[in-house]
Amino acid sequence: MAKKEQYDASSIHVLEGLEAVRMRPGMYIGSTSRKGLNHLIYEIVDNAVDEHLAGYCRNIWVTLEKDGSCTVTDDGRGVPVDIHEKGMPAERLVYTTLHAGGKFDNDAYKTSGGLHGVGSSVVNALSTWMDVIIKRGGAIYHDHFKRGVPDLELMDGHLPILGKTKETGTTVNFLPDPEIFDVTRFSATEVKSRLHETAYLNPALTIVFRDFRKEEAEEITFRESEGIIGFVRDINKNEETLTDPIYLSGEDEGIEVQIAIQYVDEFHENVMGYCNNIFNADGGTHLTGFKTAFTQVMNSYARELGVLKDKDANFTGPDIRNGMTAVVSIKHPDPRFEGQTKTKLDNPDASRVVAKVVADEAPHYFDRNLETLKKVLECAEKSAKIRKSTEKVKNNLLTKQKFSFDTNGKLANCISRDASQCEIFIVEGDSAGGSAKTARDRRYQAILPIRGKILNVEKASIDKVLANNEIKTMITAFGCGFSEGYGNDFDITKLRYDKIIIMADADVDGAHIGTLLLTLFYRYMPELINEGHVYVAMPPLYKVIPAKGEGVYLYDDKALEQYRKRHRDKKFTLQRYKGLGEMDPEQLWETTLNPETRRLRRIEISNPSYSSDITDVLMGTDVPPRKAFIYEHARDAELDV
Ligand code: 2B7
Repeated sequence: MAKKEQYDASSIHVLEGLEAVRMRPGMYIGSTSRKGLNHLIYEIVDNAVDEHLAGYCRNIWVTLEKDGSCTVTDDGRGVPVDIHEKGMPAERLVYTTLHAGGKFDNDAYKTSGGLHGVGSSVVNALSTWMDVIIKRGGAIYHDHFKRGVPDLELMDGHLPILGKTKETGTTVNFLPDPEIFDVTRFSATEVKSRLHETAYLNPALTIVFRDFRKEEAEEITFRESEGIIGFVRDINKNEETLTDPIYLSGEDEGIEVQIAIQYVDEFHENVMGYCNNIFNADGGTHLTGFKTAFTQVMNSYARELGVLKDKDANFTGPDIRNGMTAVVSIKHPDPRFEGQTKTKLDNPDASRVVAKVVADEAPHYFDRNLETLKKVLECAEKSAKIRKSTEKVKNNLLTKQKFSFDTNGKLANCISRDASQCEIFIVEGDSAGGSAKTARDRRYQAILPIRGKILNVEKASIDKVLANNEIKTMITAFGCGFSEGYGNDFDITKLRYDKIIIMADADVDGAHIGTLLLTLFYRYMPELINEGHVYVAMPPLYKVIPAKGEGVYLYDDKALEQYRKRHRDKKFTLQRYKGLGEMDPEQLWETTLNPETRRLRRIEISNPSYSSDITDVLMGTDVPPRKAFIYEHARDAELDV
């Protein structure tokens, strides 16, 4: 009897925890968009990876099932099933309580990042059902949950046993809850890319991905025994590389450091930091340590070899990193993260140890690889030259910015100076721009018309980018400068608008203009996207006006088809919008500008290493990879709303 009461008390506690997760899913998994949906898989996989890091699991299988669920299996020790102090199997605590992580904290799980074991219960709470099978101690145990609540009766407090086995491991099968998520179809492309990344970061791990949702099932095995060396090679696979990957590694103060660097013939740097296998979108101390030490080492080589003379100033850090792709991966026993999004590593010892490894190991490497050394210094020289010539343009831009808040080209600015309230619409074409200026609420909505297609920044050098009028106008209007390989002048706190809204026609040309603008923001103002300030307006394609009643806007052909089916015997007139320019100001207000009625799509980066790669594929100079991508994804095309 006493036992039963105890169990009831803890199960109330459990329900409260799960309720909190279901009330605010975004707090636990970031968002309820497709990014959040895919994240469920990563939370479960991360636990299996932790089991690998603890030294027990060699293989992980990830399967997208026909019924829309996902199965993850590992061949680790299996989640413990013995009765825990609270009177339930340890496994139930792992899958139902938000703080199971702490209970199981031991040395084996020291190098974990993310939600630290809490992930399993979060995924459970956000799933219609979850099924768990554990092979351990000779038996196969079973558990099942509905929306996070256990749904199988225990036998004397123990999990039901399905049979005997000599194997060990954990299998988790779950179906995301459509009550929680905006979309429930996992993105195979994104999941594969993330699993591939995980394989690169764990060279002794094999990950098998299977997709049974298609008619023809897909199976891929990711095993990357070259580790992060293979990772940078892969990131650069569509680029003209200038060096072989450079690999540096070492350990100090209990922190393991691995660095892979490769130079390509490009105008940007791509340096990515990982701590305990978790990507740190905003970098942090490991990257500062790396950058400072690498700059120092290269400058002293430059002087030693006479590339820099006594009278010359040092190369800047960005000079040295121009064209660099690098992955800095550390394993830290006690990682701390800074900021709201927890994506910036904060431990001072990480900076110190990474810097030490670079200072010790880089000379070792370069003394044996003089050709690579020369190439890197050539890159730095070239970059320094371009930097000097663009500094002038930049100064002009910065001084102009000070004086021309309202008279900046064709910008029709808003009255409010409270950035949190303000929006700027970037509108394609003068005529749509004109209508938008009439239609807007000038108190907080600014309109910036741009003419035709802007420069594709993926194919242009920085001096061309900065010479482009449309781009200059945008940089000036936003107010926060720009960041690139030649010194980071971007300051998001100066941003004048909370929302930057791309407004282009709902046709192929409009889509092209959208991608050109997104490429510009992604490469030169990535924080705008990372911090969620960039949106794409979604103007409707049709308006149906029934004989009786109010007109309805429809946003795609599917919606029109549905409308036709639902109103089969009713008469209505159909207006088709060819472009924004055809709407009168009133329609434009209602469909695209009015926050009450418009539709916006927020742009978010689902997988940073993949995005850089894909931007290059889609926007770069090479045509064949782009064609291949389009063919491969034509069938997947789907709308996130
Ligand atoms: C902090 C919690 C989540 N856990 C263990 C042991 C093994 C183990 C796990 C797991 C995902 C899908 C298949 C430890 C750790 C719970 O405590 S979680 N394996 N795999 C997993 O979740 N895979 C463990 C010590 C001794 N024996 C087992």
